[in-house]
Amino acid sequence: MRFDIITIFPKMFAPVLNESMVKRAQEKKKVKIYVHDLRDHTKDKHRKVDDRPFGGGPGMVMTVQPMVDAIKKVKGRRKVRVLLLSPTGKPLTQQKVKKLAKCKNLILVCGHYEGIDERVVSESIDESISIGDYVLTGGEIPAMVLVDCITRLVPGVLGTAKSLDEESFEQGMSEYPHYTRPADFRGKKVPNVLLSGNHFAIKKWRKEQALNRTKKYRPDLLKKNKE
Ligand code: 4FV
Repeated sequence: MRFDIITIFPKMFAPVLNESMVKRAQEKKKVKIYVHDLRDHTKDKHRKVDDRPFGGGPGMVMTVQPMVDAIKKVKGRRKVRVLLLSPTGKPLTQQKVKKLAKCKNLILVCGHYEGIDERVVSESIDESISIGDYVLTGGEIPAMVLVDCITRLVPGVLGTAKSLDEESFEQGMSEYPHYTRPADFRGKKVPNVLLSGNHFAIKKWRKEQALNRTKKYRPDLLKKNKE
């Protein structure tokens, strides 16, 4: 899997992408990540990448030329899926992450200011994705979210694929509660069934817990499963 990230804040990424799972995935050559500075692609002599919005209104809009040319240059002749991170995009779900993890090449475009000129979207963007119904300052953090949740599904990155089957959203439900030592923490005990060694009873308890939790905190997931 190869990621190319187009941003006006390239320095934001190294601290996050060179730690933990994503760092190991790069060391194991399971993923390659390249970060590109959008300003390197502007023809503006002052390296400008934004301008005032036509029709007036607050803030600035990212201009067409740097974005379209940057995407064209980074794409080269490769078969790449170009994603824009934007609050107007399709909500990111684990199902969507699993689909994206099957791609060989992804370009992640990070917006800023009020957004990007719509002609970039029609000209060069395959899909817009939102990480949630709230407004961030830029698409950089959403791009990091995508790199993390996709990289951990790349075969050979996480130790046991098994652990992926039981995690949240896999069965369209929240995950069951987890416990580890000590069995008694200042009088707060671990549920006995987990100490019983009876794997059938444990599996049954975990399913019940996952369902109760989903009913309580994410009833929307249960509705979605019925659809
Ligand atoms: C966002 C989101 C997001 C909006 C204006 C960048 C900012 C600025 N991206 N999911 N929520 N982006 O808030 O993906 O352009």
